[in-house]
Amino acid sequence: MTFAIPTSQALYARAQKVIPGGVNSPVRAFRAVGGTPLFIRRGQGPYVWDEDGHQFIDYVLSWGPLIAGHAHPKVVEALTRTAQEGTSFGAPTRLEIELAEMVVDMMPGVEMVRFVNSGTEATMSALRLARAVTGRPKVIKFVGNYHGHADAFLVRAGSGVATLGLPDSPGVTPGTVQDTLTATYNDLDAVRGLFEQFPDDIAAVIVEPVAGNMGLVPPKPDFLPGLRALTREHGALLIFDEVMTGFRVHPGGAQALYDIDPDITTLGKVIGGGLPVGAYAGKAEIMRHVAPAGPMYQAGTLSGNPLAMAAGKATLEILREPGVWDAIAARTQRLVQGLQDAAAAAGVPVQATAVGTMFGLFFHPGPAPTHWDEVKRSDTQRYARWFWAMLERGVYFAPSQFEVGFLSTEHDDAVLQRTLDAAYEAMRELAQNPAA
Ligand code: KE4
Repeated sequence: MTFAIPTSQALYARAQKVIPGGVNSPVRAFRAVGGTPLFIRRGQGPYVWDEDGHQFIDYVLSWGPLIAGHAHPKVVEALTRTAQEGTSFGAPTRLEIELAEMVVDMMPGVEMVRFVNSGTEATMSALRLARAVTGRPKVIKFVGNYHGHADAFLVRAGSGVATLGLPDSPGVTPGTVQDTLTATYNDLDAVRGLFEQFPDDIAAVIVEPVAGNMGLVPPKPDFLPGLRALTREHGALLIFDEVMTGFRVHPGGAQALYDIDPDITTLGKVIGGGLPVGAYAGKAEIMRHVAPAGPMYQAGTLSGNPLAMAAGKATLEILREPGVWDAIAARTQRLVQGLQDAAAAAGVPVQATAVGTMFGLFFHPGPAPTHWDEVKRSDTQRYARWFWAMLERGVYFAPSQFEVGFLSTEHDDAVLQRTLDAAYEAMRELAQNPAA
């Protein structure tokens, strides 16, 4: 490592005394890439600075939320103005209606929205809702998909679970996962088989419509339409977990991009603009089962709080300006093409893929993986060396092969050029030291 991070090292040692693993979310600990995690001091636009003063172009963007970049003036202004009038009331406010109306307007499959405080809370509640509506116990999820850390979903999950190699987490009892069925992503026959095996027991299929927690794995053309048809045929609900893909793969999410009409949609990340927000949403007739309109209970002290609503609104307002989202998507495509070219020039086999404003980079011989068993043939050690080679050149990618990258409105042409210049050097370094 050519740059020293003594302050991050000291903070990491101090953090580990009072916070498990020194972090408040496992992927931040850099276990998959080794070394000391960076402690970030501040962010501005496409950049973050660590506690040792190094500047990085940030492609993590808080794992997706910051599609307008760090500390966007309009977001900061909305937060400041809102905070001056109080931060939380535990009572309904105008802001919640306004953000819900924006989500309904932008997401074609959504008629009503319930705000919660994280993606985990959103998917956990969506599953309870599906079970309440259908009266059925089981749920199908896909190997390598991550839907947050609720017990029912910590079964062959992606993201941190895949990164840490935790096949299933301790503390998750057999009872809580007996109703969780898993299938291979992009494999409709596997789903069909589960419906035939449990014909009247399956409440829902939950899917990442573009998988972003095992690296980036897009759906095969027949996969999502097939899931829609199978769930309809068997009286189950289709839950699109768009916590990551919402507003990222298309301004209207994957449901707009692929023209699929899910029964329930879960959201997070972008709709909070960097503040803690999740949401579950969907058809009015389904959402009216949620208390107090209906009997399905779910609640939250800070759900829909004014600060999070204000940041989410400001972020979506920026995204809805004409041409803004398209410009980010165009640059994401150019970045991926550039990364693929840099790897080819160095003779390093990679599969770089973009969907909208998010992208993946597998150190993998190809063809591009379509499910977890193919993904796990990626060279995670080489990914770790790539991560540090780019970090030393001022570019901060996700600290795990099983994550994806994100762009913002602030990642302009100059930022892209700096990234690609570093990528050409880093790929050459990898090629020259294959096993270093
Ligand atoms: P949160 O509870 O972390 O807000 O959301 C859980 C979640 C649900 N569904 C999808 C599709 C998700 O991607 C996530 C969270 N994504 C990870 C990144 N791979 C969050 C990062 C982390 O765990 O620190």
